[in-house]
Amino acid sequence: MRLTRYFLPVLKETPSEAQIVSHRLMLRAGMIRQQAAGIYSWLPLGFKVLRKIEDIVHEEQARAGHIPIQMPILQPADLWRESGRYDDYGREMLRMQDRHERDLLYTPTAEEMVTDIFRAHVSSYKDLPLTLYQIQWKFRDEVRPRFGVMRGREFYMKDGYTFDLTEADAKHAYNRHLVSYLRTYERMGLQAIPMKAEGGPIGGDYTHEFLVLAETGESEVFYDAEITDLRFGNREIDYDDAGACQAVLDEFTARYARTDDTHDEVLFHERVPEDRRRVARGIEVGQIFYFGTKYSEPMGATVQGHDGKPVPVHMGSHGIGVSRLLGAIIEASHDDNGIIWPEAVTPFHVGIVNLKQGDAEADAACTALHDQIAALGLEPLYDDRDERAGGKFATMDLIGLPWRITVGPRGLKNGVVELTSRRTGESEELPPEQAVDRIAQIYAGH
Ligand code: 5CA
Repeated sequence: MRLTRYFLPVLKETPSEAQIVSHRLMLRAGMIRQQAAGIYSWLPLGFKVLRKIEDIVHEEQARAGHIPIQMPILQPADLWRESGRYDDYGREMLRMQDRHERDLLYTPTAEEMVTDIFRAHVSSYKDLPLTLYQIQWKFRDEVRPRFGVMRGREFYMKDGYTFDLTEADAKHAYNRHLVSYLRTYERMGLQAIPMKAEGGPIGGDYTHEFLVLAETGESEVFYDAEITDLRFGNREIDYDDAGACQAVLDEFTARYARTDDTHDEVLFHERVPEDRRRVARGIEVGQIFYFGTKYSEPMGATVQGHDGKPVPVHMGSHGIGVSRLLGAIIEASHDDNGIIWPEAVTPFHVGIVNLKQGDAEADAACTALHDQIAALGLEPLYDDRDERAGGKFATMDLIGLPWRITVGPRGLKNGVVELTSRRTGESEELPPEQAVDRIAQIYAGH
């Protein structure tokens, strides 16, 4: 992609309404535009990263054997009256009527609708276990939408729902989600720590939130410092093996780690030696719930059990804050000059900076690099604007591409270009073909 043909409305000024760095950088880098409180348009650069995060979520869901569906954003209120949540949900739910004066709502979550799909089509224990999930827009009329995409009113969420015959099977589904979430976040370069949490309006007291530690996080968290040494890494796991999934849950939840909702100061002191006690802040990037028959009973979602009698299914729901993850990744990975994208989610793989636009040799070298990198199946962003080098570097640093190739007439005379790492700032001079090879190697594992 040539920058002169792209749409990258970067801002020179730091927007005054943005209180935290990720919000500031997303606005400055031209990734989003606020259209109303907590409601955003996703501009090309932001939309690209959103899609990459979404792709990783889909891939890890597929690996765990979960099945994608898509449910509507507008739902009939009657479904929610069946579970009793239509009245319970309060003012966070956006309610409306159609031309026939039928009550509708903009979905804040989808337990009722997925339960309705289940009861209409599944009747035997032989069809279990089943996990259906979607990635879909949600609306919650938050009292204080803030921090950009971190706490929006409209936001993009992966919501998955598990159906099982027994509590033991449902716990396996829960554990399977915990494992797949650990993998998902690590692939995005994040460490998200599972912490004991509260069910809130979704229900159940068997629930964990996943928190990314960050000073700007909205949740206060209390944990044993040892927990930050844990990594899932690239171990192989058989998601059908209940024992193996349970072992991962045990490993990652053995140490004290709680949000302020469930924190117990006495227990904290009992279980964690003083030098390992940490009180910090975190961003909640996901939550998993097991809530038994809370929805299946009132909504009549039953299956014929082994003895032929109908039993309500055991359910859980499992969410990832897909749009919030952009903010979380930026909070975890930036410097004074801008964003530093992890390779796995970067909007473009390499930036190409032409130091002397209009110089025949420099232009030709940049075009050749662009085409060779594109031929690898990667996406370069070629800054072909007629601008000073300083301005081009500042834009590249701001939008955070992890690698930059700088091309200028002086280097070309010696047969070299410069390859620079956004993260370390280190540069290396090498012939253009070798720069392309290096880029190929860097992205071979992604
Ligand atoms: N139905 C369940 C799981 S599928 C559910 O709705 N869970 S949730 O309420 O915990 O939301 C899941 C995730 O969505 C949260 O962990 C958080 O990362 C994200 N999220 C929740 N509210 C917002 C919001 N206002 N803005 C951005 N992301 C949000």
